[in-house]
Amino acid sequence: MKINDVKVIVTCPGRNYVLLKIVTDEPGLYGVGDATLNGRELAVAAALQEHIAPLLIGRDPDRIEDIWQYIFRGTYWRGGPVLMTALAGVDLALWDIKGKRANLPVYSLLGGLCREGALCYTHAGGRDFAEVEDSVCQAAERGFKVVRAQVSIPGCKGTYGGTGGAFTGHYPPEEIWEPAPYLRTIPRLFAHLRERLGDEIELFHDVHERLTPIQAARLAKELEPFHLFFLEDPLRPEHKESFRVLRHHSTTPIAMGELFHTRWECLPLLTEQLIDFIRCDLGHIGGLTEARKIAAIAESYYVQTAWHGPGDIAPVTHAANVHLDVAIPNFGVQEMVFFPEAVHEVMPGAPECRQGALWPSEAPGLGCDIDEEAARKYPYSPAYLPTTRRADGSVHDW
Ligand code: KDG
Ligand code: MG
Repeated sequence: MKINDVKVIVTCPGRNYVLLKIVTDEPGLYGVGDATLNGRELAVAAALQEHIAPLLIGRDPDRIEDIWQYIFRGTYWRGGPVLMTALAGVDLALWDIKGKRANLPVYSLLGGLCREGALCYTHAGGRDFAEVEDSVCQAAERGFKVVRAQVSIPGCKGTYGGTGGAFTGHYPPEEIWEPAPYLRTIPRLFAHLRERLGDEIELFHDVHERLTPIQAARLAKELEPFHLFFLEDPLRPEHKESFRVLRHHSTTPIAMGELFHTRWECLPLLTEQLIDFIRCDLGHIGGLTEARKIAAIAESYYVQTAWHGPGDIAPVTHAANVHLDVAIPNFGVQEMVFFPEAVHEVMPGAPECRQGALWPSEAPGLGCDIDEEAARKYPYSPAYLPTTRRADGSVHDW
């Protein structure tokens, strides 16, 4: 069996996605992958189109590990978000082909079911505590047992996850954010939610890498009475040693990883047991091949997984998340989103969400497809994440 063609499809059914179709010389046999990198989509599409696709033609798609190593190491300039996202797209398409060829769902190739469905969480947000409370209640009514809660911060326009949606245009929007009101508000939010909603529902919060180590330690400590499921991404990805500061000061469980690109970035956090949940993005760490290795290392240190599952990765990456979730012993929780209808039209086969869990497809492969004709109806449209500035005008992060 040989790879005959690699199609890179850029489409915008509500937001931009870079999709990949690897076509084999066996009639009708192809695999689908996702190589979407929010805000840098065309960089990945060019890397695939110009540099990686030509290297794949004529190769045996069954040799996933060898192709993975060849693309990862063969470039010499390894790693980074663009190349690891491109590699993830290739990797997912190859696993899809392997599953279709074996006539088995990918979870079966990964060792088979450890559980039937994957406990998942949704996002709650609002402009004030009452709105967040309502949003958490709505999630609970839909069957969610774990909910992420974010709130707008008084005086700060740029509050991750509070309110607001996708950002489009030729320049990233700019927003002001300040740590002092943020650090005052978040413990009060969780005090409010626990008082109103009790202890049964699992709640947590995404800091989105905006704090310094000592600020993060203060927040983790002040959140202890509210028993968060975890505190997500409290520090920037560059700050690995600083997770020790958090550990010294707090028993709030810590999750980290959506901005990592390889297992080596995860290693110190795992081997020193500085986190409780590893939450890399399969779409940005080279796909299932790398994620299952990270999961296996994490298992040795009793760290659980919480793979990143935002709206800016395509349904096929969500499907890959769930195939892995059900097949590994140290699964913790899975982030999910409700995709708009246009996304389902272009990419049918997203994992089904029922009773607060995601269920893997029983179809051979990953269970997703690409409707190329539908994809053409939604051309690429520039869109960027916002840039965050401090009140004095200096760039903070995003
Ligand atoms: O593109 C950036 C998003 O993927 C990110 O902001 C989402 O932090 C995120 C999350 O936890 O879903
Ligand atoms: Mg996050």
